[in-house]
Amino acid sequence: MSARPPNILVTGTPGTGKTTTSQMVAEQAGLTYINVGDWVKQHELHSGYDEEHEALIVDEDKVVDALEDVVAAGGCLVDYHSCDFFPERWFDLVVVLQTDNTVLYERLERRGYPQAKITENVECEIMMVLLQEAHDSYDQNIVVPLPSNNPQEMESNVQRILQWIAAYTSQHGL
Ligand code: DAT
Repeated sequence: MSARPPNILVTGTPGTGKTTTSQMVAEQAGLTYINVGDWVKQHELHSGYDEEHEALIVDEDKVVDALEDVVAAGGCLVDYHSCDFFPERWFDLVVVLQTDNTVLYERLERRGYPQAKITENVECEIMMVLLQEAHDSYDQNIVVPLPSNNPQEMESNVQRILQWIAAYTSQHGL
């Protein structure tokens, strides 16, 4: 099988900087940016609304079916706050963004999240739920946790991912 351009998953608790970081990388590397949350809304890949969590109930099988052909072609940067239901073969690099709880708290407050949702997400971050999920779902060698507390760290994360893409591309003769 000939090599395809790499697929990258950027995951982490809401507010850790997935969207901002992913869009910068995708634009600079010429990757297709896929915000799974937006796909769920646009393509109605859900089975209703969860009032308690104020979020759509995502139909994970539908998400995988809808994305399969796009991701199989390679060159995608996928942004989502969960990672255990994507096929393992999709991704060549899994980045887990991490933010200190006080910083994350303020970001989610600024976003206007209700108190219960802020607490739930900050606890999720403290317990490193996404890092554990990534370790449970993917080869350890491709899972990279990166701190995302300030603009300097974000810029350094963007550069690091771009360097990884350049190395992958040259190793695979792309
Ligand atoms: P996510 O997609 O993980 O929910 P986001 O990219 O929408 O996160 O970022 C949430 C807010 O926090 C947004 O206003 C940008 C800001 N932010 C994210 N990461 C940051 C960082 N490393 N430094 C400074 N601000 C950051």
